Amino acid sequence: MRPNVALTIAAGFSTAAAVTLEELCTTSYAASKLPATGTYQGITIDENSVITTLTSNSALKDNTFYPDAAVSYCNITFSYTHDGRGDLVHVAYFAPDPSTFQNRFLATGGGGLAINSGASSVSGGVSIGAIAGLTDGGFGSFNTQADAHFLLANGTVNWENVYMFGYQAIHEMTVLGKAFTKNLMAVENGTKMYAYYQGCSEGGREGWSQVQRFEELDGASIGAPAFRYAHQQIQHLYSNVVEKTLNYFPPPCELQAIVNATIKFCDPLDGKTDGVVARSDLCKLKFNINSTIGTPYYCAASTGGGGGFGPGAGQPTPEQKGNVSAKAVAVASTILSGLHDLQGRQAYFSYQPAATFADARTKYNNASGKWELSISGLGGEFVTRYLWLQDTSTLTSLEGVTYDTMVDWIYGLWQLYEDSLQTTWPDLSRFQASGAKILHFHGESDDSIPAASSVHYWDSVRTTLHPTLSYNDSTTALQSFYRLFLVPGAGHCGANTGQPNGGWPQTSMQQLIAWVEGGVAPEMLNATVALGANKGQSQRICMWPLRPVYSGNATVPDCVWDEKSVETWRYELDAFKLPVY
Ligand SMILES: *[C@@H]1O[C@H](CO)[C@@H](O)[C@H](O)[C@H]1NC(C)=O
Ligand SMILES: *[C@@H]1O[C@H](CO)[C@@H](O)[C@H](O)[C@H]1NC(C)=O
Ligand SMILES: *[C@@H]1O[C@H](CO)[C@@H](O)[C@H](O)[C@H]1NC(C)=O
Ligand SMILES: *[C@@H]1O[C@H](CO)[C@@H](O)[C@H](O)[C@H]1NC(C)=O
Ligand SMILES: *[C@@H]1O[C@H](CO)[C@@H](O)[C@H](O)[C@H]1NC(C)=O
Ligand SMILES: *[C@@H]1O[C@H](CO)[C@@H](O)[C@H](O)[C@H]1NC(C)=O
Ligand SMILES: *[C@@H]1O[C@H](CO)[C@@H](O)[C@H](O)[C@H]1NC(C)=O
Ligand SMILES: *[C@@H]1O[C@H](CO)[C@@H](O)[C@H](O)[C@H]1NC(C)=O
Ligand SMILES: *[C@@H]1O[C@H](CO)[C@@H](O)[C@H](O)[C@H]1NC(C)=O
Ligand SMILES: *[C@@H]1O[C@H](CO)[C@@H](O)[C@H](O)[C@H]1NC(C)=O
Ligand SMILES: [Ca+2]
Repeated sequence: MRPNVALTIAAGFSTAAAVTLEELCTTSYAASKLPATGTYQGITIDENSVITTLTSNSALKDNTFYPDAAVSYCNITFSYTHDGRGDLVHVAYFAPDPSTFQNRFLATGGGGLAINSGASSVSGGVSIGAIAGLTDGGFGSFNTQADAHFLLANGTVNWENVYMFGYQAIHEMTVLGKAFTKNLMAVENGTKMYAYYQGCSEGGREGWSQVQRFEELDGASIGAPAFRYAHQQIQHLYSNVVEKTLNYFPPPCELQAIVNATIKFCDPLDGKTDGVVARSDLCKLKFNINSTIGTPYYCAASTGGGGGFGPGAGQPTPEQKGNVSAKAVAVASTILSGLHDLQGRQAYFSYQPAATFADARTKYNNASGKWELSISGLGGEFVTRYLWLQDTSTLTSLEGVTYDTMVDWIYGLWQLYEDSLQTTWPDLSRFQASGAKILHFHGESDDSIPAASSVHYWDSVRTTLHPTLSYNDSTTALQSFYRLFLVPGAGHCGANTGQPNGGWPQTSMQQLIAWVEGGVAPEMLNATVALGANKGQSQRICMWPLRPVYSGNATVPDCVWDEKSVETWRYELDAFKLPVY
């Protein structure tokens, strides 16, 4: 279903493109509409590389970022090279039926170490009347991850790939895509064509990389960005180093029992007992995690293979039972307090209480009958490949690793990738001056990228742009183009099986479009419950820094100012002498 806003504000439907989707979807037609030479200095498109593939009536169903729809599109790919470099970059643009085109281009990003999300985000783009683009970054194929050719040899970084992944490839895909869209859909000169970005996680970092550097976009919808790269990636190892330091490797079920007890206590603090912790800040202030010591836990044996981070995920696990130990609680609370150096200075922050302890996952040794350290693959690779420049993604040991070592690793990665992957440039004046808008959201129970990471950046932008204004005045000024929303109970870039009644902002793109094209700034973010008994229910989400309080079972919270709560989201990262934006 097309969003209402689109119907009311897309007065400028392109009528000039008097071709059908079938006519458009031929290599000769697409090749005749390629961006003109010189569209991007230093890029030469291979006119013979065009491939078109028509897809009719494909179902977009349970997509994280777009409502259900049936979409027809032409997947048009072509390749280009950077003059003087002899490389090969592939881009793909999904074009809608010209009769449904609404003068929009959408750039998309990836997740993890991927620079694109395949068909899911570009076909979603088609559902909002956009031509939607993705890139392979020049890594070899659309499915090749950025780490595959990150090193040319041990010790030799492939810097071209780093910068392509960092920001360059998506910028090129965006500039070429806008020109290609205008040609393909015969957008009349003088007709405003809107350019958007949508992405989450690594795709969120990629979105910020564009917002911080370029003025090609009219709007960006950015979820849970994996920015502040050095800190974020080493953070994935912090839980393991806590386990190692405290010499306790909790069975996953024991940590899950702590999470469950946290949810049970903190759920009602937001005024509504629905299994969703909408106020993890009040949870921080009021919940004593020591109260979970002694809580009995039980998890049946599992053959593994399940998704997610629960006690049955991945590997086969034995039956787990016992009472939550003081040691497990010490591990959990040290993880939640975030990385501090050995002098007690804060180096980074952690997940909010009620998020699962995904990074702390241990592995079962069937021979010894004990739970053992399992080094997070996400974090480990950033030490071995990105810092030590060794062609391996596996960090085999944490022997001798202290909290100071972790701070040192962060310093190392930060200096290496400050201008490519760190992605926390806080001065958005140029983007703001261009009139563009940013809608930024983050699951409050995200267990992969701390929700505080987004809050910290929002605050850095606020104080950088408005150093002399009061908190309230700078907030109001910032919200004229940049709005942040914390999604109650949500996990990493999606709904959370542990708190299924929390809504997810599946229509964030529509709200962004309403803001950019219709001038309707979102006071609250719309959300839809994606899981469980209430699937389909509509909810609304407060704009940061206001926090939700529910009366009874209302789906719309009161959004209140609560200084003590907001204070719990502020961190002085004094382990570093430089400001950490
Ligand atoms: C688009 O088409 C190209 C060329 O056939 C193909 O390699 C690619 O996987 C397609 N992209 C998607 C997202 O389906
Ligand atoms: C827009 O202007 C350019 C340059 O003047 C011209 O080549 C192109 O054909 C025009 N496009 C349309 C759709 O009128
Ligand atoms: C935690 O709660 C979930 C959802 O209610 C439940 O499936 C799981 O068994 C509980 N785990 C423990 C260890 O209590
Ligand atoms: C929890 O227990 C630990 C270890 O006994 C203690 O150091 C800590 O102060 C306790 N925390 C609270 C909030 O009571
Ligand atoms: C452990 O080993 C026993 C005997 O070899 C086997 O039956 C059991 O399934 C194994 N358990 C796990 C969790 O791998
Ligand atoms: C857990 O604690 C209860 C008392 O609360 C006790 O009866 C039980 O034996 C304990 N279970 C284990 C596995 O230690
Ligand atoms: C590169 O480093 C990896 C990981 O340390 C090692 O396994 C491999 O042998 C090294 N390759 C060469 C050519 O030295
Ligand atoms: C700031 O704004 C909030 C409401 O958003 C209000 O409750 C509070 O009193 C304001 N603070 C100051 C110092 O004006
Ligand atoms: C958001 O929800 C409100 C209230 O249900 C509704 O009026 C509005 O149309 C929605 N906005 C979008 C863009 O879906
Ligand atoms: C709120 O919802 C719960 C669960 O659906 C229900 O048990 C309860 O009666 C409702 N409370 C009110 C005040 O409607
Ligand atoms: Ca609740």
